[in-house]
Amino acid sequence: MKIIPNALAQVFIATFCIKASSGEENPTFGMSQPIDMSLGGSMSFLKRDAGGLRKRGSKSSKGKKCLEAEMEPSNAINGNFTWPDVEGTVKVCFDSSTSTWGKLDIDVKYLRSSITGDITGGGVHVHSGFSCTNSTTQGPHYWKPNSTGIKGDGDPWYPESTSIAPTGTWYNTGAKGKAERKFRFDQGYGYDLTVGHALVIHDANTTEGGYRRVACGILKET
Ligand SMILES: [Cu+2]
Repeated sequence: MKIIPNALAQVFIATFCIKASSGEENPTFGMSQPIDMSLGGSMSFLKRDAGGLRKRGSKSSKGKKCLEAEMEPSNAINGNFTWPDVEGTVKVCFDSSTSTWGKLDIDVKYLRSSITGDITGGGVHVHSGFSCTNSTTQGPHYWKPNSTGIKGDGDPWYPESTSIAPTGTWYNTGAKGKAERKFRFDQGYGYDLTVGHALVIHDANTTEGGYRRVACGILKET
């Protein structure tokens, strides 16, 4: 008896995915995102909605799956790193092995803005690439297209509060350029599809036409 509702749900999800993924582009980088049309992808989408209804902190830590990136200065300009002393870690813990909801925890110091001294609203994101070598290998934001992002696209990597990033995804710095912040997000891809991806920290300097990428690390299993 369970076959009928499951089949209906799959048809609905498949239809939704096709609709949502057609013609959508990453507005920040102008690059198409990878689209997972497999059944596995659809099922994880179902679970992501269930996760979205969960109250923050209401889940036990038992099923969590965590990744951690050791952060290093990155994206040197003319051979010079913007903040050469950057050090620290960024942890990304998914609610379970199959959930696409996770919590990002940035604990990094010696991040400084050349304009104001402190950084307000810097970006810290999972990116689509697997190497920190340069912007090309880091790739753009990593997220799965759907209809709920700030731009109607499914990208949770913006400072604005949305259903897939309830408090926005950003950090500020204080003394010694130290950034400490935790926030929840749903990027549409869970633990298994996030292992090995580049985690990029941007500062808030837009004088070069975009938020500079000042640190990078690879998300590894803990
Ligand atoms: Cu980024």
